[in-house]
Order: sequence, then structure tokens, then C-alpha cells
Amino acid sequence: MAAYIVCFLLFTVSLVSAPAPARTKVYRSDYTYNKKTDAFYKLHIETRTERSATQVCSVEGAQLMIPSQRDIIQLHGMLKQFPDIGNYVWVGSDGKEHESAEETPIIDLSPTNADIRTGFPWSRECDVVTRQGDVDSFPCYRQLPFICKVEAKDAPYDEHCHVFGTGYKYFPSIGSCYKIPRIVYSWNEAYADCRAQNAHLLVLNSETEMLAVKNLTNTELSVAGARFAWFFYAGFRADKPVGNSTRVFKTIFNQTLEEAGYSVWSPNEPNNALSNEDCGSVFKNDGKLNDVDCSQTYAFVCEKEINV
Ligand SMILES: *[C@@H]1O[C@H](CO)[C@@H](O)[C@H](O)[C@H]1NC(C)=O
Ligand SMILES: *[C@@H]1O[C@H](CO)[C@@H](O)[C@H](O)[C@H]1NC(C)=O
Ligand SMILES: *[C@@H]1O[C@H](CO)[C@@H](O)[C@H](O)[C@H]1NC(C)=O
Ligand SMILES: [Ca+2]
Ligand SMILES: [Ca+2]
Repeated sequence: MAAYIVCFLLFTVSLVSAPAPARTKVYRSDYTYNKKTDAFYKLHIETRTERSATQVCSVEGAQLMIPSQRDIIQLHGMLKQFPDIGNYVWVGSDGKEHESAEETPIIDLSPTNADIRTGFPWSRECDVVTRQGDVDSFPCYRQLPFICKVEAKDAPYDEHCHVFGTGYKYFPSIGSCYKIPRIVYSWNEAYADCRAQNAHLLVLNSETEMLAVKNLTNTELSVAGARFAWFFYAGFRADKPVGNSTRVFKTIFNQTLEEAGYSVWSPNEPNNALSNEDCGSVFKNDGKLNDVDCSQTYAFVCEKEINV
């Protein structure tokens, strides 16, 4: 009964809120739109150095938010949902000098002002916004949450592949678009990133598709920072085995590899090295499958079917 009432209310509300605006502004599903600034935002609560944060924003088609007053209001609202992530968030430089928010230690081993002026990397300061809405600075190598922003007019959308991103390559023989984002992530992060772009982690459905993807992984420049450069995360992983039953690998669409249409493992795989290789990857050399540790960072392939 209660469920019925909720359904009814939702239905009524959706009727009332129609008609929708002529063109709804949408971007990656992990970005929030702000009408006042006509821009999209994502507060990353995971911590990174300023340099690494800049890279993540860029891979998402955005940039580290250079804060205007309205942007700071947006950030303030977002921060309220996360009372426990500390007081500082990396933002892009507004070109002005700001006070350092870091307290000076009693014994100051940090470089002198002279060092700062000569630009030693360990003394470089980058901009943060505090919970109170002030712009301060912090040593750039510190790991902090960060906020990315892209103006609606600059937010990339690929009309052909129907994805929120650039650089997708269409393979007519497969009917899918593929991209290797220029960043390395854990399996979960890679899964989330493809999904947010309206794509998904690669699922191989045929030998032909394997060959096309092998071509892609062998022609694109390798992505720096991977645990091993010759593996790319793909959209399958093992269920936790019950008792001593054998592990079953399933795709992100809940199919076995056989059901999906491609199940050829690289020689001696899956080997479950260190008993923790529950995530799927494709091997650059032969295009075939390998199990890897889900927490390691690897490059990955996003896929979007367009003939459906
Ligand atoms: C990849 O595909 C291109 C174009 O179809 C082809 O010219 C090239 O030889 C292929 N490369 C590999 C490594 O298969
Ligand atoms: C599981 O392993 C245990 C101990 O290694 C063994 O006694 C048992 O028979 C196995 N069960 C099955 C279903 O293979
Ligand atoms: C996945 O498939 C299995 C067997 O085909 C089914 O029992 C299970 O409910 C499915 N899981 C989800 C989340 O759909
Ligand atoms: Ca596929
Ligand atoms: Ca393995």
C-alpha cells in the first residue's frame, strides 16, 4: 500500500513538472548543473595532489575550477554534503597571491621565500578554497579533495557516439565507439568513469571485436602511470567463489564470458596471482583476457555501441 502511494505521488509529480525545457542541459552523470553559472561541477572527495587533480578534471572534459563568487557558493553547497572531508579543496589558480592556509611548524624546515621565488617544486603553493569560502594556498604536493568545472558551452558531447567526451573512435565493422582515456584508474574508478560518460567498460563480444580493440591498444600512445602498461581494464570480473567452487567471471551486463561471445584467455590465465585477481583486463600483446588485481591502476577502454 505504502509503495503504491509513493508510486502514485511520483507519477503525479512527474505529470505536473512536465513540460520539460526545450533543451535540458546534461553532461556526464557525475556532474551537477548550475543554472546561474551555466556550468557543470563535480566535487571529487577522493584526495590527489594538485597536479593529479588537474589531470583528472582534464580527462573529464573539465578543468580545476577557477573560483568566482558564484562558483564558491556552488562549492559551499556541495561541501555541506561531506562534513568529514576536511576544510580544503583544490581549485584552479586565479592568478592572485593568497595566504598559506598551512600552519607554520614550530621548527620551520620548509624552504625560504627565496626558494619559493626560484620555484623549487616542493615549495610551490597552489590555490584552495576553504569551507568558509576563502581562497588560500597549500603546498601543491599535498593530497586534497578538488573540484572540476566546465561551462555548458564547452562541455564535450560526441554526436556520433552519443558520449560526453572527445576522442572516441568508431569501428564500423563492430558498430561500437572506443576510447582509451589518458589516465590510469583502479577497476572501480575505470568502471565509474566510462559509465559517467554514457559509455561502459569494454565488453568483448566476438573475435572481430577483440582484434579491433587489440589494434586500438597497439596504436594509441601508452598511458603513463599504469602498474603495467600492457594490461587494460575491461568490463568483467569474478564473483566471490562460494566454498571451493571455481570462480565465475561475468561481464558488467551479468553474462558469462561465453554468453558475451569472447572467452579466450591469454596463456596461463586466469592465474589468480596472490589470490586477489578478481578483475578483468585485456592483454596488449595478444588481445586476450587476463585476471588482475582490482586495486592496481591501469589504463582502460571505454565502449559505446551505436547501432542499437
Ligand atoms: C589497425 O587498423 C588499421 C586501419 O584499419 C590498419 O591499417 C593497421 O594495420 C592496423 N594495425 C594493427 C596493429 O593491427
Ligand atoms: C572443498 O575443500 C575441502 C578442503 O580442501 C574438501 O574437504 C572438500 O571436499 C571440498 N569440497 C568440494 C565441494 O570440492
Ligand atoms: C545475474 O544472472 C544470474 C544467472 O543468470 C541471475 O541468477 C542473477 O539474478 C543475475 N543478477 C542480476 C543482478 O541481474
Ligand atoms: Ca562490445
Ligand atoms: Ca592474471
